[in-house]
Amino acid sequence: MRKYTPAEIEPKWQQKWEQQTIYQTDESPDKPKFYALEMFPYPSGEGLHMGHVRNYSMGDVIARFKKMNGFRVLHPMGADAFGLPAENAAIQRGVSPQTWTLNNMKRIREEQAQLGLSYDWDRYVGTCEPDYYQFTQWLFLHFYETGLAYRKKAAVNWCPECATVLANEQVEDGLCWRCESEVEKKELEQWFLRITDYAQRLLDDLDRMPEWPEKVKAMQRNWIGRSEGAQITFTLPELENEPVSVFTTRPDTLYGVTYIVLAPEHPLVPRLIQGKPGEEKIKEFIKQVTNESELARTGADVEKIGYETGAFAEHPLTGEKIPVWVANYVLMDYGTGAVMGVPAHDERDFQFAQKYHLPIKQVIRPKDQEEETLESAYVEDGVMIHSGSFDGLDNRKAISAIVSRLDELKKGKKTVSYRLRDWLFSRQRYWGCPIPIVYCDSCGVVPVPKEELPVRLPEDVVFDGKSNPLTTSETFVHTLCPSCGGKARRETDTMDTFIDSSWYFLRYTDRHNKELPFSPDQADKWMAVDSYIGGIEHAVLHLLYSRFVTKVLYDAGMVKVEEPFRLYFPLGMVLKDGSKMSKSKGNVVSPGEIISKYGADTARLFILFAAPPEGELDWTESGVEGSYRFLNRVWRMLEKNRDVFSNRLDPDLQDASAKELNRILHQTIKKVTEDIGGRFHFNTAISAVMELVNAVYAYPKEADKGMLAEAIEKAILLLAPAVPHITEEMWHSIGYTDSIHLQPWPQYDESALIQDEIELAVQINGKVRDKVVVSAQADRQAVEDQVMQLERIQSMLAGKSLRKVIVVPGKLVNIVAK
Ligand code: ANZ
Ligand code: ZN
Repeated sequence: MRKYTPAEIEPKWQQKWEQQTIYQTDESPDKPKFYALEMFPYPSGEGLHMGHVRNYSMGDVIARFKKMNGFRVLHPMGADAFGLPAENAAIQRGVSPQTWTLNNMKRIREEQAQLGLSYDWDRYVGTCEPDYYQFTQWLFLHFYETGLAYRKKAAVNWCPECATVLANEQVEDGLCWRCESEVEKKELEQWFLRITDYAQRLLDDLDRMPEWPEKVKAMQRNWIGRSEGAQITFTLPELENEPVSVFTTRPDTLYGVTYIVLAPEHPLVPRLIQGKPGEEKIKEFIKQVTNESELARTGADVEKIGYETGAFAEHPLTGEKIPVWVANYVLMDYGTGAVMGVPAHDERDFQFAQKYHLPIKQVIRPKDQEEETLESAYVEDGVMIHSGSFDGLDNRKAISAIVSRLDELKKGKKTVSYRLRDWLFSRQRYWGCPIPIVYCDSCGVVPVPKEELPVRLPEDVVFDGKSNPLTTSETFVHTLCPSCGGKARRETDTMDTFIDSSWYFLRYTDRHNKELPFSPDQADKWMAVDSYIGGIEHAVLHLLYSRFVTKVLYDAGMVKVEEPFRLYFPLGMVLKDGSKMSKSKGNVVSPGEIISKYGADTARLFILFAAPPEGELDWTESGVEGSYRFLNRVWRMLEKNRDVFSNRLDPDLQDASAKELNRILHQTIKKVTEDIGGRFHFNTAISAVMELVNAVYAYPKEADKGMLAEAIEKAILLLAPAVPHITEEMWHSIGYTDSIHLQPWPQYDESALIQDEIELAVQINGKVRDKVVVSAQADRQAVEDQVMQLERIQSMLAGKSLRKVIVVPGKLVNIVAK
């Protein structure tokens, strides 16, 4: 008997697969396509962790399964290679970001290869490589040409520790997402992408994505944050009736306005306070507030602070004079940066009015109650009061009535606001994609022509942890204007690295295109991605940005699909002893360790088997050992039955054991096919194969040998996607010469699933005393008759009186006797 030796088998097959290029993408036009994608890794210095292994193992099973099921499959891999850690390594250890990153990429590729993953390495993409980022720049130019990229001075989130600008989404609870220092605000000229132009489409198309988890769609909807309401225009008599618009979701409360609040950054504020007694105090307040993060200003438990400007605005319907305030809680970049204060019907306004002794004017009362003094804001629906001709109306109806009145008077209109902001796109960093723009004294902002791409990252830079290293490269900064040939300066901001991963799935479809990011024809052959697996931490940003970029390319006629990912599957986390595996907790099990001890197949099998794919997976050594034992059992299943392959017969299915094994086999094929093909239930698929293996072990020596060979061979095929090496070795050892991974998937036969005989336990007074094999079609009476014929039962019942016989179909017979 040969022993199972993964350390020999695995590298051997990995090499052969590579030589025989069996994972090269099949482009046969006559097969249906399947695009299997897993999120590509960031090439950190730590290499792969178990979360990666879980992600890739799942994706690999799907890709192999689809291939065996007759699909042409695209299953690529790459590295999301730009990012801050490379730059930090340069600062701390003097190693260049290029070298550091390329080394890590190499190491990760080796680790992926050791797992036996079926990638088409020929399509490998590293986003930091010039032949990739050249097209990220191409994409930027497209954004620029279509007006989707623009520059604007903006109060940006500034991390003093990282010395860089952060996007809103990189600020978590007021802290930098990377280094956790307190984030400040700073005014800088920045590049933005106009994702807000796509807000409504990004929202609407979520309704057409049945294969995305509801939870993820809800997170995206929430992020986009659509609010229906109205813009209402007040006027400022002291500034020659200059208009000031507020955004409100409650136009029905317009008669209850007792003050107006402008954001401290609102452009009208300086003119309103000029020469007023409070001017200096307010200026100081503004300075302080603009330095604070959004959360520090608007958090639920943050104190609302306001100042009276001394100016008044005129109410659009009543003409009343309303005092104008500035306050920390009003944000400049939502709605219009100005709000109408309605303390009677908004909790926040109520607190503000109480604090500053502003009048509270109720304009809606409960349907079945008279108006009375409010203890807190009345936020429910009700009947309109103190609202001129709108009195008596249901407040919901008053919303549209008031908006139409304002519309007629040209003092307001219905609008929609989104929480989503334009994508703050530039970073003052080195290790990212250079923005292909130059600044010329005579021509201004000039895009680099597409033929001159890539704008390469220079290597003559200083990494001292201060400022942006790109600004230290003389050769990079000083250039000539592509338009007039005069002296010009290059943009030294690089792109947010989220852009790199927002189109890589398109590059895979046409990896070697030298003219374009990809050709529309090639993209059309593969898009959309049919299954995308990756962590839930990317549910909002990466997926939203990818959806946005795909829509932009759709509008440009580059792709035919509006959504990049037909199905998104967030996998569960890998835990150890109940908490997330992490270096700081010291509970990390490295994939390399497991592979050298048990082999990649054991690691893959354990990970696929130990939990449902969406659930958390608790790593246990005993579980890993169990998987290893199972693979040994699979191995021996063949070793001890070698004779049935040396002289192979067809199944003749004459004896009952053969029929039963055949039934179990077909039932297993059905279950595995449905579990993998449906909701990726690899764990239940594997336990079904375990039962089949048990049935093979229990199969009588003297029974039909042809059936035994059939069952063993099919069991190996069913396991092939999960454990590719051991199954390949076994496959070849029974005499096949081409790869198991190129074989068609086993099919099941409905008629073989019908069970003709079943075994029932026979109990007397609840204790099992015997068993009986009956026809699956037998009725209760027939079963009872057969049981009463059993010798053992007859003798045990001798001298007793029979009370009752209970038949539980398919399970047992219980005889009650005294
Ligand atoms: C008057 C009013 C009366 C309001 C009332 C609410 C209740 P959502 O639903 O999140 O869109 N608002 C508008 N722009 C703002 C800004 N830039 N900063 C802070 N608050 C702002 O919230 C919309 C409501 O938030 C708007 O409706 C406005 O207050 C406030 F009984 O207007 B409301
Ligand atoms: Zn010029």
